[in-house]
Amino acid sequence: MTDRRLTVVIAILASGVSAVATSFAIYATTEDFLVSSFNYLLLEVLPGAFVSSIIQQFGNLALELSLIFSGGVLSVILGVGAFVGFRLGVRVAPAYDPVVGFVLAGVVILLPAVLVVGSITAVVPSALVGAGVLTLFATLPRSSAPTEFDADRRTVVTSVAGVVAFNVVAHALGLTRRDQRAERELQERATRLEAEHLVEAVEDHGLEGEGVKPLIADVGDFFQVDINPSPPALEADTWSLSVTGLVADEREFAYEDVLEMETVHEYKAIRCLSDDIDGDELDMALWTGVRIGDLLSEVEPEGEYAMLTGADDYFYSIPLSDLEDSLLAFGMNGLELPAGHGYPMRVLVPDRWGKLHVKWLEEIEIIDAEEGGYWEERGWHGMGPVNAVTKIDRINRPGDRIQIVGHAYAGGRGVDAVEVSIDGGDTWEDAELSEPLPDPDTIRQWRYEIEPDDEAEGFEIAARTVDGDGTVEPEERTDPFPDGATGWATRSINA
Ligand SMILES: Nc1nc2c(c(=O)[nH]1)N[C@H]1C(S)=C(S)[C@@H](COP(=O)(O)O)O[C@H]1N2
Ligand SMILES: [Mo]
Repeated sequence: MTDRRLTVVIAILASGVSAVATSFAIYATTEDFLVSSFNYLLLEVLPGAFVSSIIQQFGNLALELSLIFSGGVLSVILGVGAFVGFRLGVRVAPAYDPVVGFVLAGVVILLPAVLVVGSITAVVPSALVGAGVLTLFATLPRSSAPTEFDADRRTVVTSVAGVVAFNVVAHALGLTRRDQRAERELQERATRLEAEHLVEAVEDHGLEGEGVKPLIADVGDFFQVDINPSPPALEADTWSLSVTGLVADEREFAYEDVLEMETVHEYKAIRCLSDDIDGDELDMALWTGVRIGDLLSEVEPEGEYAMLTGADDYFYSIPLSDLEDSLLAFGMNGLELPAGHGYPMRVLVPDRWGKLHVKWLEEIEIIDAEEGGYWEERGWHGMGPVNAVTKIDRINRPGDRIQIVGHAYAGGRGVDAVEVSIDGGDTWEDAELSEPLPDPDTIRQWRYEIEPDDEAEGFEIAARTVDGDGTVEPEERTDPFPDGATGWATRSINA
């Protein structure tokens, strides 16, 4: 590489890095900061699976790493832009160089920067500094032609030292002006994006089949069961969660306190105890929240059970060990938890019926004995694991074939197989299943095709689930009341 080429590369980097540093000095971590905005765009266009795996591997560090990466990429883009703009300017108006070069360099920096940040005024200082630094390197005291990046080595080194000094000062300024809130907003954004990506990722796990239930229900389609006609109207600002009773230290957690804890995402289905075999009270979502065990470790509980109470006075007691594994969720499918599903926060207990997932949670009282819950006082049972269930969603007839699609759920045991019989239960074959998700407490789609048979006049279809423990769903039909419905899904169809 000749010295001139090296000077060009140095000029490009110095220009881009200084433009970014200027933005950092002025906007610290706010939305007008070039790198934050660029990072946000980048997170959105990168493949979801890639982003998720990075965030899972590196945790909070991933955000810092992605900011550094974004800053680097952006510096190169802006620096190259400035160089191209400058050369163009010098070429079209040689008489006015380097002034026109400087102006065009600035314009070419502005274009991508405005696209990233969405505001011209926020990026003008960066464009000025970036174009200025590039022009400086182009016109350093020279021996031959002007504006040719052709200074002697010592001058270049001195200029680089100046640029480095500027960058150090700019970063120091940015760091002192950086405010914690903006950083948390960025963190929350990353969390939300990660959730969105995890939701999208599930689409790749789904089975093709007309009318099959989507693995993740849209928030608006997710079934809802409430003891009141309208949900309690709560505000995150004034909401708090008290942990009381048998604890070393009673504590009250504000919404922000919970957000500061380690965030987890979890795919989980909810099934209501009143869901019949052919009912519609089973849906799955991606939930975002914190592990309740993390929260409890701050209060040192001294009892065996916990009484959970919602703002609507709905209540359930559950064993402390179950509560520790539960999620305190504030996000659903990458969105803020909707009012109808428990805003601002709700509980999700692994492998338990929907009724235990107390919404609008306001109090956890640590107690020493089981005290039942709202529906127990009304004759219902079912404090244990969710019954397995197999649902037939649709019977399709593409061409002369018969295709049956459905979904299955077996609580925390997971669905190992769905078996289908077309002769009323005498013989069984495995249906095809959607890929398992990382969390077992989820639904799986299934699909089964009946081979055309000229003899048959009709089929007695039955479908049953084998759970992760190898237990086959029993044939016997029972009503949802009081222990939850059981029995195979069945249909009679003509050939
Ligand atoms: N506070 C409160 N939590 C509640 C309920 C309720 O009425 N109030 N209903 C429960 C029942 S019976 C079920 S099945 C689930 C349903 O959750 P979803 O409405 O988000 O689907 O919430 C449970 N949590
Ligand atoms: Mo329920």
